[in-house]
Amino acid sequence: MRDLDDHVLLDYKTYSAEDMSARAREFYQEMSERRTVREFSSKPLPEGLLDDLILTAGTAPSGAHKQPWSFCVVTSSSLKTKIRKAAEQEEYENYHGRMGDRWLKDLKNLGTDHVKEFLEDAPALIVVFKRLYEENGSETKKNNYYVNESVGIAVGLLLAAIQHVGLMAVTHTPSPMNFLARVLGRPSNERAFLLIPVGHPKEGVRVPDLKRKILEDIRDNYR
Ligand code: IYR
Repeated sequence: MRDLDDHVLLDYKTYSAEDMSARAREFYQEMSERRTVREFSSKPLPEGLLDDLILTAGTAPSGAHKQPWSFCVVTSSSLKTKIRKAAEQEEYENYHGRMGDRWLKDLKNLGTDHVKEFLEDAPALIVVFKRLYEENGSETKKNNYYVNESVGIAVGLLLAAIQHVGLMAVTHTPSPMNFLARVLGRPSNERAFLLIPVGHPKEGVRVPDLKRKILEDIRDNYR
């Protein structure tokens, strides 16, 4: 690899093997408690909290470091209502024909339907947009690289950060999602990627009894 003059010396931490194992286990334990929640209390979030969670999302690697993401934080109740109405219209069509029988059967144990109270109940909606290209003055538009991979990784980090502060979220995809760019007046280089309500769970919330795959089912060793 070429060592460029303008590169800077990496500042980093190392841990003993023991500490690494302990930290890996602890982090896994914490993340294994993450559950998607679809019922939220209206309890407000601490001021500025989402900013730090979004900064964490923004630490994701991205194609050519283009950071092709925008995170819109919606707390306005009138905008939440607009988003709920538009999302429910799309979801009504999804649940009444667009998804098909096999898909509906696969969703059955989640208990979801087209009614999306969480879009108004959650104190904040984070609407994630991917940026297909950057405006470059009069020059022809240049597409960003690996946009879905980059934004997907950023959302993964966002969900980990949400878990780390004891909040809950649902990764919602009221497809087609073009209404989100319209409602939020986003620029033409952006496409909605995910809609993530964030907040405290409604008291006594129940979730499906899902099990995760065991290690042997997700990891193959090649020695
Ligand atoms: N977008 C719909 C349907 C839905 C689809 C999948 I795949 C899920 O894992 C869950 C729901 C909804 O949000 O209800």
